[in-house]
Amino acid sequence: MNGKLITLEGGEGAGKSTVLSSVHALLAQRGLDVVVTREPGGTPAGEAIRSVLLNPGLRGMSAETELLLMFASRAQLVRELIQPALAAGRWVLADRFTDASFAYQGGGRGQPAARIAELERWAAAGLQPDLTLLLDLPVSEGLKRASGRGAADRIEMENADFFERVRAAYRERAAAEPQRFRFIEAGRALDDVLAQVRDVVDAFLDQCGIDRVEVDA
Ligand code: Z5A
Repeated sequence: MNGKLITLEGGEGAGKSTVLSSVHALLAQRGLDVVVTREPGGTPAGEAIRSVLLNPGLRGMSAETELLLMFASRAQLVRELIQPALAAGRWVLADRFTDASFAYQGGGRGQPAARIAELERWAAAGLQPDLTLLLDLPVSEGLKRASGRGAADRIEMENADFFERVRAAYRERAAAEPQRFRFIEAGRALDDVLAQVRDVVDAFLDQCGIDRVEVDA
């Protein structure tokens, strides 16, 4: 049986990296073989493309170049890692996927949704996640959290209006596809966020027919 693709999405400082390890542990507890990856990046070619995309010295990069580089990284990741893993029955947990392009390059940069959808069909082989957790929080709160992390990369250098458009685009996608998205209120205390994540992931695994593993007392 093929594995499943779970993606984590959200704006700046939403807590994806923090939540990812918790989701990974929940999947592993059920005995699933999990591959963790990230975008842009996740393959040697993709990581090289990531360093170009995030380089703060390349602020003159056009929106079209940015969009194509995001999909160049994704095209490689899909073919080199995700499709083979799913075909081998492994589960893939990705820190961002195509929804990020609709949010950042679509909402943030104004690239037409139809153009992104065409790239999704072609470069990403039409691959859709089985489950997407959208970590949503007010932009000001996310920027405050992210500000403690040192020098900003090229995309982090954008202003609050850009991140408001990104957030709105994510929320619009989540509202349009409620069967795939789970909305996580990420502005709360970490324990509360992780409790909601646990409930959502457990429910999804139950729905997929993955047995709960009893832990001896
Ligand atoms: N990008 C794009 O434009 N188009 C695309 O198609 C794709 C990506 C795929 C790199 O992504 C950039 O690429 C990203 C989008 C763009 N640019 N931006 N901006 P990335 O995912 O590698 O980098 P990121 O979005 O900058 O991730 P992040 O800011 O590191 O966010 P995070 O992983 O969601 O946050 P975190 O590191 O888990 O948490 C941030 C801090 O908050 C940290 O100190 C935590 O301890 C703290 N934290 C987390 N949760 C809480 C709670 N609940 N309360 C208090 N503090 C918390």
